[in-house]
Amino acid sequence: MASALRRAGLVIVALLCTATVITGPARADNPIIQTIYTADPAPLVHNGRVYLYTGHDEDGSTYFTMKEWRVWSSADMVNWTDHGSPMSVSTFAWASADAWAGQTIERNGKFYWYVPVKDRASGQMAIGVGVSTSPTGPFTDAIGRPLVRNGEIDPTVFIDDNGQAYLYWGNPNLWYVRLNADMISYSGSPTQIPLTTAGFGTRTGNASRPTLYEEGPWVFKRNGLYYNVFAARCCSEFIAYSTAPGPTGPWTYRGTVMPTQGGSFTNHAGIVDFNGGSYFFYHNGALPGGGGYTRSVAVEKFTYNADGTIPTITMTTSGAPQVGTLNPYVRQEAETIAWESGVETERASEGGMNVGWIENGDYIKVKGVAFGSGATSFTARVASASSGGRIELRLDGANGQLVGTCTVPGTGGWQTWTTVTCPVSGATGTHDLYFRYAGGSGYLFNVNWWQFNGG
Ligand code: FUB
Repeated sequence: MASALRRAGLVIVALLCTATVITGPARADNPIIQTIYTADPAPLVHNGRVYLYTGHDEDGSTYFTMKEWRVWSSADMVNWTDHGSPMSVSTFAWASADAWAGQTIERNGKFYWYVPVKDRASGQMAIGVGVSTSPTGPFTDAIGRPLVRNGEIDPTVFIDDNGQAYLYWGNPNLWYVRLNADMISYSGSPTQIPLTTAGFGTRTGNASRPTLYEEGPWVFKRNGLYYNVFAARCCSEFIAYSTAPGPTGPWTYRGTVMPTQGGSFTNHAGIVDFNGGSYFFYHNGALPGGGGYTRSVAVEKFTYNADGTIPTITMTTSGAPQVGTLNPYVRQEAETIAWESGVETERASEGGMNVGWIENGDYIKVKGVAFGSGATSFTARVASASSGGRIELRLDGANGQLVGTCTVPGTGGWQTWTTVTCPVSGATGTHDLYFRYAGGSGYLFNVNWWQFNGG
């Protein structure tokens, strides 16, 4: 990650650490991903986890320079596991650029990821569809050509209770098409949803776009009511929504969900219910070096009003509360992170991802770790092409109580893995766990996974 992000992480974490001393449930530190810039969140709940599909803004970007999509997942809304990039522009042989805002849905054991991407032949934006048997991919091009192509972007997908699936997309217009049950073809023609001011609010000062609808629709159904939450007005955007009695309308404008905030001139909404709560994902420019083209995904928990309307949600740095706790006595991926300073991730030769580019003083925070009656030892899977270093195990702060120190040797390669174990003392109850890395100069070692023993 950019060194600016490393430096800024130190400042932000110092502030956030101050906040987390206060009692109460651990909360997500926003933005929830710090290793890279992320944008256009699309959450999906599957088998007790939230899978989060995002775009990836390149460091130092001065446009929507996006080459790949990324996947993350969490069981608790605060510790997010990095699954890397299972789909990119190059997945679509017919595409040339612009891995922009998409959404993934599951049907009959397959995961379909609808994305806007530039069609090389026409130069127009088109909608492609990736498919996988796993929510974390890898995804392949399902049909080898655009599913639809009309120069417009930002697909959202929704399956109604009767099994009929719909794809919606568009900027400057708003379109829908009925998907067939195979999810990779459709019946009828793409149809425009009338953009009326009654349906989508009134925009002033732009004669060619009289309604607030800009882009990024997110369509879902709750208690028989259909919602379309979208990026409104440009620029800067805010998030607004409309509701309808049916999937194709008529839509009624309902107002603001999230006001313009956060240092990015775009915003992009994704909403899910998980474990009895409702969650609003969005992006902003809050990380160091962040802005309109270097965005970061964040999340807030919210409660629908009794009449089904959505309350106004504002951006916070504290984010959503943790759902439950994290079990340290089962193998945990090193790339499961609530907050970090200085590290990056990469594909591990043993599968999955590993944490790397670790230097002296870097750290990772894992929130709400339930040690119970006490851990007796700690094991980590590590590799080092240099002379290694130390993993300090600390509680509730990067300089908090030291409960163990594991020495990592040189292993002869950054992907030459070995397992190290060290004693642990004083880790009882539930705490935020900090891995603080120490050693000499330069990169020290990589970590693939870790596990505490005892308890
Ligand atoms: O990320 C590229 C574009 O910016 C998305 O497609 C829009 O929704 C806006 O967030």
